[in-house]
Amino acid sequence: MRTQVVIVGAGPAGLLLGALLAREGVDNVILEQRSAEYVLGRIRAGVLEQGAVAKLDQAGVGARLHREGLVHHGIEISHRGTRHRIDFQSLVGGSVVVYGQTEVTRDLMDARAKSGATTVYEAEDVSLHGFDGERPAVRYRHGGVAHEIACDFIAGCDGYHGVSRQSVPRAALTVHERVDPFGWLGVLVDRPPLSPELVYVSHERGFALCSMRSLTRSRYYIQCPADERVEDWSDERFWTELRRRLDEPANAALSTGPSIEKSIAPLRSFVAEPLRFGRLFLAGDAAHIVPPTGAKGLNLAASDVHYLAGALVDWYRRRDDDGLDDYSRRCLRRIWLAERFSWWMTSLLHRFPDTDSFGARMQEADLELLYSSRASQQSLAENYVGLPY
Ligand code: RFL
Ligand code: PHB
Repeated sequence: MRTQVVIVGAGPAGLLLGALLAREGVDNVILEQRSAEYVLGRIRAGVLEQGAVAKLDQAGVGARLHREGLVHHGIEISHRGTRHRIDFQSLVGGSVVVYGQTEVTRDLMDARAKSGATTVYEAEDVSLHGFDGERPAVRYRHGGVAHEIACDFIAGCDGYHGVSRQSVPRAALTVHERVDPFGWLGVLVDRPPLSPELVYVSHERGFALCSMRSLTRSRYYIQCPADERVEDWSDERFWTELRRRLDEPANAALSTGPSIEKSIAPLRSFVAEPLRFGRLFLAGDAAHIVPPTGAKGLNLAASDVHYLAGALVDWYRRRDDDGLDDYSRRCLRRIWLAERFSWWMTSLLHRFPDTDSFGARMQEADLELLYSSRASQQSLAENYVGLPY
């Protein structure tokens, strides 16, 4: 079998890249190790920057997002029992759209199935070959049968644990990593959100976040120790701990119920440089991870894919290499800005087990600056709604 681009991974990065390439007439095959149901069962991101929305529109999958997504013009920060609003509209004239990653993935999967493009789910033992030359190939097994696809390019969109980054010789890769000493315990519940906008909570017991998926479905997170086990958290224990961290009006408005999903996510900052190795290109979580506090992971996947799709289309149209040669540099510029913002939001709002009194005072001062300085608010707003591509 032969195609132009093999995409490894059917997460949002792989599916969006596949859609953007197909619209420009570039043939591609997606290989995904899990089943479609498994991919759709992962509850992850919830906030889309305008740039990501524009890419989904360009891919032709924006209709439901515009119908059902919730446009948010600000967020709230709760600290010492008081809520402070960061008004994106008046500060930077922007907004974000609250629309779950599950729905983005479903829209992309449905469109791909309709287009007839090939996606192989439950592809086992995917391996990458010859990307340092002109004739790369990808091998895999499906239903016990071995397959090989010859291609021009391979896009590694297979997330943090994927095979693509691991296929690159160690010496060719520089890795930067920080693992935070805590995680987020998240609960999904079919109850209306407690506030029309997201509430980020800084509390002495730890960070909390009140988010949502729709007007009837809420997503809550609490900071927990990194080695916590989800089995040890009954719904009751979760709601009790969340209530302790919320301000009074939030507590009064909180509507609890049986969780429909509960999981713990570690917090990690990670960047692998560069993103190109011959004819292999990394995109999304395969190349970088941000802690979720800034809501940037899915959005960075969309901007990587924007650069990669553009570069590949230029190559197929005019054999123009410039976009491919510049791919790493353009992505990394935006990646490091998002890493900085996510690291700053995480440092601002979480409790760090090993902080001394000076560190604690720095955090207080940073929050005080945010409440009192329009410039500080503007900086948060500018980054949250998304820096330009
Ligand atoms: P994904 O989504 O991990 O998809 C990679 C796909 O590759 C497959 N795969 C393989 N396929 C074939 N062969 C192999 N050897 C393979 N190995 C892996 C996997 O099965 C999978 O289907 O990466 P992608 O596409 O780069 O997308 C990245 C986003 O998923 C991620 O950045 C976000 O979810 C991060 N994130 C958030 N991002 C935001 O922009 N806004 C948010 O509000 C936000 N909240 C979050 C988040 C991530 C979270 N968790 C669980 C880490 C909240 C949480 C709790
Ligand atoms: C979410 O709704 O899952 C979510 C929202 C904002 C974040 C992180 C996660 O910063």
